[in-house]
Amino acid sequence: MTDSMADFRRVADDVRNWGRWGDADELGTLNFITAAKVAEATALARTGKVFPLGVDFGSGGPQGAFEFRHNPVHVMTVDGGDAQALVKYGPQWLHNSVAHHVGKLFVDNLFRFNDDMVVMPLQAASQWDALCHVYYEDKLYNGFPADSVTSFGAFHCGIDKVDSKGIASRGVLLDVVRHRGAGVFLEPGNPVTPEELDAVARAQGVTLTRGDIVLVHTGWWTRFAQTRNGAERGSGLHWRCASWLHDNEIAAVAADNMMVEDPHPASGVSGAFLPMHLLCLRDMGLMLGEYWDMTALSADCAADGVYEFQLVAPPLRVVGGVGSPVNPIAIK
Ligand code: UVW
Repeated sequence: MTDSMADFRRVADDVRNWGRWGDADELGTLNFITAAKVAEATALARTGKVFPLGVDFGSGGPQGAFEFRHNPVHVMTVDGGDAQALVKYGPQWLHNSVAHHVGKLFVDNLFRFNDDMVVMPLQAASQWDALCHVYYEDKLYNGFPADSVTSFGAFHCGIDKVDSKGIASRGVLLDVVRHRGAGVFLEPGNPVTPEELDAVARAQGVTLTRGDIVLVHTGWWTRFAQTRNGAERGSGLHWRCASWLHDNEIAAVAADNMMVEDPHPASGVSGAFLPMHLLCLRDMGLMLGEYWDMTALSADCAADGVYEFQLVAPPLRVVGGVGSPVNPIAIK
């Protein structure tokens, strides 16, 4: 059932954290991660098993369905194929300073090297959404003006602002796929409700505590690995899960899908696309992680029955960035 704007505004007023950690705060719910919490999370690394949750950063990713985003473009700027030609032509080629300088380096010398670069939207592949990623009514998290995000970057609530938090905490996997017995992934149009999150945690024997980072396994990435269809819709959290995240004092949430939440209009809010994004990022100050691959981690959790771990997921310090690539690591 589609909910109304009045429903949305009631929840927004309830979960809004503006001023909770001071008027200048740009960390939001990462404030729940205290030094004691980080130390507690470190103790969860008991066996030394490491699970990288980042997906490939390359041309085979899921982007392309939206024209404003494309997959990471990786290009070589110097490579081994250039070496012989550079020795022969480079030093004389004064009109190409790169070829000239690299060529000179290679003549009568053992030394060779390769260089490369990546061009990509910061919203491609495994990522964190910074708090300024979405907004409404001209306000970002904590009331900062939306026009403080400029063509020079975000003056407020950019991804560089969360650097002091690492980000490291206790991670908890909620495996909705396994709980539903859903096969590979959650079909669209049947979003995960707050009650279901509680039921999954109960069934897994895990208790959520303040400052946790919750990982929701929807199976979307596992499905994508089979089909390579990045446009295929899957399900995710119902927008009312924002209240669940608020009530449990969760520091951040990530999923293995495109948007964390279920984008199906039938279970959303009339007149507000991605209502959970608006509530989490703008009202609560709670970051979202997208396209985290939980395939191996979920299999291991099912095998040993341990759904908590140390999670280390530092974003890049992109100054003024609206998001960041990340290769999160779960350590058990
Ligand atoms: C939007 O689609 C705007 O955001 P995200 O990449 O966070 O899903």
